[in-house]
Amino acid sequence: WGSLFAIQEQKINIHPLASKLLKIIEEKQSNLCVSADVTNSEELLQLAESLGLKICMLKTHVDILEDYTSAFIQNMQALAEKHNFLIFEDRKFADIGNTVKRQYEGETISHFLFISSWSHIVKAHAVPGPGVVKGLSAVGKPLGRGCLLIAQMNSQGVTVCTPEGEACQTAPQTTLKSAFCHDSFLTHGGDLLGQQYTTPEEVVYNKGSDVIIVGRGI
Ligand code: UP6
Repeated sequence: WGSLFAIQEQKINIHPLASKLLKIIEEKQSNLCVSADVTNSEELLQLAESLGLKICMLKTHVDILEDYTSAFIQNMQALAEKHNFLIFEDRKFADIGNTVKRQYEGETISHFLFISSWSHIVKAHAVPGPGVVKGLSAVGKPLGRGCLLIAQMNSQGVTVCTPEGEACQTAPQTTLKSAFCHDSFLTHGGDLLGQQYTTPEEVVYNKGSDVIIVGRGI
């Protein structure tokens, strides 16, 4: 993500969605993105309702939902509107442009998730090269959607680290300092399946991130 605030301060044009995100962060004084990795849509809506006011984004994994419906999506969109947060579906696209385009639109054999129609932001791996962004952009750009390109995953033994991952590490942002004063979200250093956690201090001050994603810790 680099630091959107730094880019904005340099008066460089940024994506309207990034601009909207910065506005939400400033208005709500929160750069917290909750990763609501639950399998039941009612539970996910309850999380969105109870945490909505305190977050800038809600990250979903609709591919693990056991009861995905279009009614659920409509309810989630209404909550995003009501509590002013962005929806961020964490479908990590990682294929050739033509395939990710179809996956993003919803045209796949096993799923009809229509992610582009409701998720403000999605993620993509940089591994396939520029085609993945071109494919997603063909669908998402006309809709004003955004894409977070993964520079480096945080899991143990990660095998791919792009040079851009290093380049993204910009200077610490004083504007965000008040948002983090301790690392009480971190109860463990990770999980038994290779997850590794980093402190808010490390993520914001040393790596220059604008947003912190927290899942099971919350
Ligand atoms: N996630 C990571 N690491 C990455 C990229 N994405 O953990 O490099 C996602 C996971 C999960 C969430 O897919 O949805 O962030 C982390 O959840 P947790 O805080 O409960 O471990």
